[in-house]
Amino acid sequence: MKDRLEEIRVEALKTIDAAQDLAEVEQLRVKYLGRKGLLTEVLRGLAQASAEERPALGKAANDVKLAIAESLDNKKVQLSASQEASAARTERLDLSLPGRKPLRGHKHPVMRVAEEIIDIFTQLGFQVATGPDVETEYYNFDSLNTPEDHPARDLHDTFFVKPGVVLRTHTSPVQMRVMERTQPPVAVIAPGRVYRVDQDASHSPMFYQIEGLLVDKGITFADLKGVLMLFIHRYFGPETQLRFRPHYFPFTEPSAEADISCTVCAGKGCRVCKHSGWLEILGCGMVHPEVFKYANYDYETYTGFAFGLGVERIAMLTHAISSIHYLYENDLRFLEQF
Ligand code: 2NM
Repeated sequence: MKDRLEEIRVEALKTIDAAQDLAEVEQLRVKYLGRKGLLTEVLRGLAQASAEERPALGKAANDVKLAIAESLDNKKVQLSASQEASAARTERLDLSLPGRKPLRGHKHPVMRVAEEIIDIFTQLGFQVATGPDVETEYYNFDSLNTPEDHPARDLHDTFFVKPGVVLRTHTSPVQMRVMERTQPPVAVIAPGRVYRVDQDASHSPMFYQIEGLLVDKGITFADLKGVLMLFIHRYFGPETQLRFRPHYFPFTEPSAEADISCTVCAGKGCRVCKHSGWLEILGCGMVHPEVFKYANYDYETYTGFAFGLGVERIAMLTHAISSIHYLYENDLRFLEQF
């Protein structure tokens, strides 16, 4: 049995030394030390040895086992080191390859234009006010002098949430809520999303509006013209012309729409202004006394002006965008141009 053990030791150390890779080393471990391995087989024979021989044989077997195990470990370390070295030689890391640029997010063009407009008005002393997108019909219509039978309340133009509750069709309800809790003087702008059942190249069912309201003693249409002129000159440049056309809104009297001279052709006439030289830019007027009644304002003492504009329309003019839908398709090839 001693001879057999020595035979196994010599053969094992020789084959382990000759092993070419880690898989082969593992095969040899199974062959010699595994549960059905050669050494295990010999150790099983130990049971038949006499009681005197057994301790010496046991020790010899254990020595062989340790020698083989150590040899396997050494070979493993040696082979993995040389495998790494050869990988380092062949699998070269090319540090000169250009990296992949991470996508950087940025503000949506509609929000950028909105913030520029808000900045101009806050510099003039207007406060920013906000309110809920889901509004009662009272704040969206009735309190703004737009009774049940008014054409602006056409069921097909408004998104209804449930009876008496709508998606606001303008941000005027925000101004009404401000007036309810604040006596004049007030100067606020109300930016936010508004919703209308409407969709074509220049209308989206959701769009962004900024409305303004200024109420004090002795406010006139001249103040409205002055503030809007200042805004237009700051936003579009001091050469921009502003003109007013009579219009109708239920919540203002008188009401007007304002046009600016075309920013593309400077008023000479082009495709953008449909050869009129003018671009419609906002709606405005002097707040209707009926509205002041709902706000609990003394309409004998106070007057005020209000205006409203669509941010997408101004963004489209600023960046020569032909359809409002480009702004809401979320196509990064479009959005990354801004
Ligand atoms: C516009 C045009 C004209 C407006 C009126 C009010 C309020 F609350 F004071 F009655 N807020 N905004 C108004 C007036 C809005 O948008 C085209």
